[in-house]
Amino acid sequence: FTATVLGTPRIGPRRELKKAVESYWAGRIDAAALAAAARTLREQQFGELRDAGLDSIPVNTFSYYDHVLDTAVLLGALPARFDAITDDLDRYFAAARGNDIAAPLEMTKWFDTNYHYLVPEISPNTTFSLNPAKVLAELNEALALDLPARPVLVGPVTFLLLSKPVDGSGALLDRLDEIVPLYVDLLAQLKAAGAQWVQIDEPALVGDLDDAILAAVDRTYRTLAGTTDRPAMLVASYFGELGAALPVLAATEIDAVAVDLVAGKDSDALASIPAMADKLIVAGVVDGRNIWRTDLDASLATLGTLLGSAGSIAVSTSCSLLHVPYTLVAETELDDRLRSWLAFGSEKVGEVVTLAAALNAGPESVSDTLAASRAALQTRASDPRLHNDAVRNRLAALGPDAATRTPAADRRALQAERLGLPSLPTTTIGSYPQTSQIRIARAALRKGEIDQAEYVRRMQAEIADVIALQEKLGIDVLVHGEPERNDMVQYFAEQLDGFFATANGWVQSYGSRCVRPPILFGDVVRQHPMTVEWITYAQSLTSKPVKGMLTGPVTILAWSFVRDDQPLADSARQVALAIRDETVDLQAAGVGIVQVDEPALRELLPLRSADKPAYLDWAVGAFRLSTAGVDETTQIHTHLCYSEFGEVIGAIAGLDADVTSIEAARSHMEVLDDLNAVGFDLGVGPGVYDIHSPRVPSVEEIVASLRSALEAVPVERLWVNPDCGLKTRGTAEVEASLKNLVEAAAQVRTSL
Ligand code: THG
Ligand code: ZN
Repeated sequence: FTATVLGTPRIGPRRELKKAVESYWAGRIDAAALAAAARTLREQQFGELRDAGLDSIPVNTFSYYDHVLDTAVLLGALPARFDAITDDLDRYFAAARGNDIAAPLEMTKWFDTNYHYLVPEISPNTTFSLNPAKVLAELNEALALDLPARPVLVGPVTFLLLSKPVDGSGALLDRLDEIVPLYVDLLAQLKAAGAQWVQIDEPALVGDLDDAILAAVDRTYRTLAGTTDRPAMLVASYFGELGAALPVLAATEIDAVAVDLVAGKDSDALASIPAMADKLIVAGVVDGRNIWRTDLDASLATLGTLLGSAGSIAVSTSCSLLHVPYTLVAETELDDRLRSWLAFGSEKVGEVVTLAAALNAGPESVSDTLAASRAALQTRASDPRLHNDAVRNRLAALGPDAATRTPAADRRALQAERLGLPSLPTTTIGSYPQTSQIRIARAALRKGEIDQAEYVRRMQAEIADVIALQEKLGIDVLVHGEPERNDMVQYFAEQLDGFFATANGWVQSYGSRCVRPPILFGDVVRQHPMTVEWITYAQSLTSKPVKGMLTGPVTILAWSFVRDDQPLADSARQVALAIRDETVDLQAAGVGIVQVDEPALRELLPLRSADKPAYLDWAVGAFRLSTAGVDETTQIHTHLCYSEFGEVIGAIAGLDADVTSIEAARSHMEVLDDLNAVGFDLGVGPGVYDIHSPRVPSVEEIVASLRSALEAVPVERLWVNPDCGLKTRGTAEVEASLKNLVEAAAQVRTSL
């Protein structure tokens, strides 16, 4: 084949799958209706991909919830706690979401993207068995439509590397011998069903490779490719380069390898591997993760350098299109110029087809398309909105002390004097439950049913409720609850020059949940304060301190589509400056505590170790730049979620925030020892209960957590808070939980 994509979005162009799945969960539709909705979406998409001109079409990239969970089901590897559920679909959703008796699989980030997958659990008792029904059904569905269908599977090495050993399991790669035979069996079944090609995804190979992994790759693909009863085999990598895994794969009898030529540099190595001479290179030159129009001339040049390196070349996206919205056609509010710079999913498919045509029939055959693309890119390069000299000059003029505050110990005394807080101060992370009144008001404003003034009145009423609740509960440091924010990144992006928001650019984040990442296209300028009025309103209602709440520069970038015409570090400094200005304005308005959240600090961590220090350096620098503009008496807080801090623990100390609240409830406070190990000596609020569950923690439980925290942290540094924001919880459980939290803090305080 000559033109393909590695995968597709699946939530539906209008989030139809989200709606169908959530309706099924709510009991509003039955399994047959859900299956019909899913089938309609797949058939629509298949047709579009074929009509666009792809000559190989991925199937089995659809999923009701997550493709790693699908793989666990394929291999018969769901944990035994779900065995009692006899219905296949209900068992599947129970593994994803939990039920009354069984906790769900853990969720974690899919490499360095904003997609989250479910982590399969492999125990010594796991007995793998093949359940090919889903992939065979989707293959048959596509073949019935006469499509050049290519089933896509998560590969055995990646599956095991992403899984979690439980119940004393040893190194999971040792289990390859149990699952590779199932893949052999599956390959034969796919061939028998009529598949010409199969795609086996091994993105884990772009991470750190050791001898054990390379040996596993060698063993696995000698076996899989060595079988004759199989379709032609494409092994796909993405999000980086294969590096040392490339020659190992090339030495096997696989038929094709997909390389990410946007994120990785495998193109050079390909030329020096003779074994590639009879293989197909699937060249990922169209960025599957960002939304910029491809520089087709540059891509053609890259493709040209590959021509001598392989038997043949096909054009593809760098990774699955899961990570970009469906189509620009749904963006009705973009100005024409911005639109011309962009390519969402369907436009990227068009670019792949154009490049394949240029490669096969010569650039003349698509000269009009190439010219149009060139012209659009030129308007982007010369657009005045991309460059703001004031911001650039300000950044250039900043010395190193712009990111340095007075030593923490000196700040601590001054802040203690200013704030007058009790020991073990209680607080919350920032958001309170998003009530139905909030959602109604937001929708009414969008539809023009209420005006801005009425919207503000309604949000102020929400803030007043949240302040009154915290006063009643006796919390020490209050928050305004963030009713006015749709999303902690979108809210800021909508107010900053340099970003624009999409109307319908939904991307799956996990399961049925989606985000609409803003697009950072130009230099970032804050035209006006973004949060000051809300916070000062909240502060006017209470004599207790109210925290200002901001999102940090790294998280704003991590959850946006970012510009590709300058280093991310430079974009980070521009965003940092905007946040810094906001902190200074909050301080000027009398706010004594400002929290700058960085839940995504770990998310952008590069996949290969060699690249990590440079990232942590600019990420920490951007945070410090955003928080070092205030006086020493202003207390800076930050919040980090999603535990697994391991590799970023040193960076957390480097942030130099006066107080860090951190997810710890599920890891039994172990994170505190890790922080001690890197010399962290600032304020810390290890979450004393897990907000990801509706369960109300008892006073005794929270007291126990606090006592265990006090073994690692002196009382002067310890704060008391839940482990994350409360926006996904119900009001009643929040009130009950916080009541117990305040009571627990009081008990521990008096016992000191
Ligand atoms: N904001 C953004 N990205 C994120 C998170 C976030 N990425 C990581 C993490 N948090 C992902 N978690 C969620 C949690 C909830 C939802 C999405 C991602 C969610 N979305 C709504 C939905 O799908 O119904 C839509 C929200 C909206 O209307 O804007 O609930 O917090 N940017
Ligand atoms: Zn959190």
